[in-house]
Amino acid sequence: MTTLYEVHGPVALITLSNPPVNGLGYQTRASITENLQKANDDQTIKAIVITGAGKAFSGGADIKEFGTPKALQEPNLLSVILALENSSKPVVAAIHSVCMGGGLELALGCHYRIAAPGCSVALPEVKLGLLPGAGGTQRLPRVLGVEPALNMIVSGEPVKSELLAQIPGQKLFDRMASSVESLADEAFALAQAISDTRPLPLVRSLPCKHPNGDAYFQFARNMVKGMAKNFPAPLKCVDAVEAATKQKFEEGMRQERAFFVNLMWTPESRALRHIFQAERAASKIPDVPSDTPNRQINSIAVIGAGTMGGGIAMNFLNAGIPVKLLEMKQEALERGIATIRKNYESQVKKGKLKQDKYEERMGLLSTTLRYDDLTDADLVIEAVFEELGVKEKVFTELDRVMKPGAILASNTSTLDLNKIAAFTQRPQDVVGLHFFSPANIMKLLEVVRGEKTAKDVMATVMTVAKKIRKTAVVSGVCDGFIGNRMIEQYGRQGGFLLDEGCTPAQVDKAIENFGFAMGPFRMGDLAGNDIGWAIRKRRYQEKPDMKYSKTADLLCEKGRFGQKTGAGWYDYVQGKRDAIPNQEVVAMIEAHRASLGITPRQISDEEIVQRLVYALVNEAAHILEEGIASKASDIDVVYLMGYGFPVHRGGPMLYADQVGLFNVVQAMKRFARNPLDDASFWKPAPLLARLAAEGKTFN
Ligand code: T1G
Repeated sequence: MTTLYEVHGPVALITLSNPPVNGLGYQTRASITENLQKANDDQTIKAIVITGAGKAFSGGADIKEFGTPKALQEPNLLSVILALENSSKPVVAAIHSVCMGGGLELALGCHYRIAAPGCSVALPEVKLGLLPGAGGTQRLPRVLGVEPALNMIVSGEPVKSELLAQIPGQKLFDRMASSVESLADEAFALAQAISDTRPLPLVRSLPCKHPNGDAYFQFARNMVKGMAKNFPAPLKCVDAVEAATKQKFEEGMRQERAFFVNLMWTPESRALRHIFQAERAASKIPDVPSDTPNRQINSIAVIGAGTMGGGIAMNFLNAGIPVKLLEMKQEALERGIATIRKNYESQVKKGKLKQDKYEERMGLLSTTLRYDDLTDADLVIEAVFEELGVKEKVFTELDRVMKPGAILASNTSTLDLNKIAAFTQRPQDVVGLHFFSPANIMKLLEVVRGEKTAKDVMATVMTVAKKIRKTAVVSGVCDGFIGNRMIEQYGRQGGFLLDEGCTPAQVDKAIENFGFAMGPFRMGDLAGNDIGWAIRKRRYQEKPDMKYSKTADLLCEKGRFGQKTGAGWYDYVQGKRDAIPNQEVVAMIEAHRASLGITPRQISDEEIVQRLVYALVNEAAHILEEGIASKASDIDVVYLMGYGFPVHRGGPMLYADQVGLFNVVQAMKRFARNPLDDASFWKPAPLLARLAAEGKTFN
């Protein structure tokens, strides 16, 4: 049973009870119709109230059911809503906390609606590449007015119930309860007050017009086109709402249904639904039970007040958690504080942060030059120079001063976390927290699990990540963890493509047309080509047989590090970010190619995209089979949130699944035959080869 049935005098109460958010899965839908029938059959019942248990009225259709036969199994959501509308006794929806998607559509099928203040009301289907598919595009405009309804449907953003109740002429809420606590009683009172009122009001019977329909919808389409770039759903939302103003209700419903079913099968919707699940699945660690007790984290210490240390500190200040910032010298501390202030002040200037909030956050920040001041911190995060000797000094000190049970984290992005843990007597308390720059903006956090990291430390840092609004992905210990290890292969392919005949602009344009915000060369100029240069120098020592194009080194030897030097692969005008192709660089590439005796060839955009993306996929397959990542969707989350993989393609692993792993392997075999490429790299990872041979997918 996933709804509860109670009788309160002449009122029947149906309570959705399908934790965590009363998703309208098959069991719940069937249970609603059963109890609705029961109430209609009971002569003593004069009215019905429907509400949700726990932290939501309803979060909508059960996303976990999508793509399974259950999602369409009768009674589907449309049938449930029809049953509510056709109930011979009035149905009152008592709405609180979260009322979204199908949950709002269900409420719109009721005869009356009463809402508690503070409830998040939304039709977020567009964020899943869909549109409301159970009457939302036809009913919401009828109770809110066309424009507010279309705004909600196209944005998918929640609006607080009390704000919606203030819209002149709105018929979404017949009443506002004074609080969540009094909602039930006030809903019963409303139910009794209207129990004899006939005819029962139906939202479908309300008029739906817009005084300047053609002009307004043309305007709406123009506005939506910008955001809709790679997504078909937003424009379909406009079409569906326009149908509500021009067609009879049933015809409008037919059009909505057709749009919904069509969108459900688009790759874009598949990608967005995958990302929704993947982001939430990432916080689940297979061998760490979800009820593992967390350590108390009430205060943080950050070692290093540089760019990363300052950004890391801001995450915790923003979450209201006190931070003690340690540096070796006073002027370094002052520089760090000044940077934090500058960041906050620019947010205040843009109206993104209130002055009092800014001051409150700065009030949580303290500084010190002494390790002995850190003893009461529950979690310390080191963000010092990326050199093992420096880390050793820091962790030896931390081991000396930190209280037992404190968590010692390193923000290292390239060093071996197990070696860092071994600098302490408590490797079980050591973990990697790899933030991405700018640390206070980027949502991705790679949580690096050492061989000895305790399970409760893992559970605790995953909770902390959610508290500071980061999407955490667990990585094992390897060079580059997940993201940087993959991008190294992506970058290598970029170099080979130059040697074989491409210009930087051609490679960037090809992959940017695929959907990346920036190609590898524009990105190198942004991040600084000297970073990759340092890594390659290390690589030449560690892995002398690893093949690299030398072009990037030649560029760096000219001091062309990118935007920070005003010139890199491209030229830049002071204060602007436009990448201007530079003929000298192209000539340098051509001369280098000639020196290798390479005759340049025309390389198609398709080959460019495949070599860059499949390089990610093959390296990711190795990462999966080595257990560095526990699931393919984690790798998608890393690459979507940290490296700009196009959202509408769902991540490198989902994209490979949609291309078909057999086709990916076939392409890799072609690349392996190219003498100028690295044939050994293109040997499919065993996992990839097996899945392709078995016709299976990563996800
Ligand atoms: N179905 C199933 N599970 C859901 C769910 C849903 N709609 N929404 C959330 N969950 C799970 C989520 O996977 C996680 O599970 C847990 O709830 C907590 O989620 C016909 C077809 C409701 C605002 O798009 O926006 O209706 O990982 O971490 O931060 O027109 O979840 O713990 O196992 O996000 O408190 C439309 C999506 C569906 C709402 C709560 N509805 N959900 O946020 O918790 S399509 C949505 C949210 C539809 C109809 C169409 C948020 C939330 P687990 P959480 P939260």
